[in-house]
Amino acid sequence: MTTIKINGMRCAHCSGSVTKALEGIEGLTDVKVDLEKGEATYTEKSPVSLETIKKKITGIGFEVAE
Ligand SMILES: [Cu+2]
Repeated sequence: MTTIKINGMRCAHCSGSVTKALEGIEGLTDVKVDLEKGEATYTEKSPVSLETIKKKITGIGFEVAE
């Protein structure tokens, strides 16, 4: 399981968007987004680069923190 920090989530709608975006990435499973912590966790059932995840998150208006 991998945990990433996501900046810019303000409400349940934001965390819902992030959840959907991550679930839409081929290879990711068990996606959970914690709005209060500003974190997302997921499991890779096949390898997914962090770059792919960053692009997807950036594309919907949020940011993966380094
Ligand atoms: Cu929001």
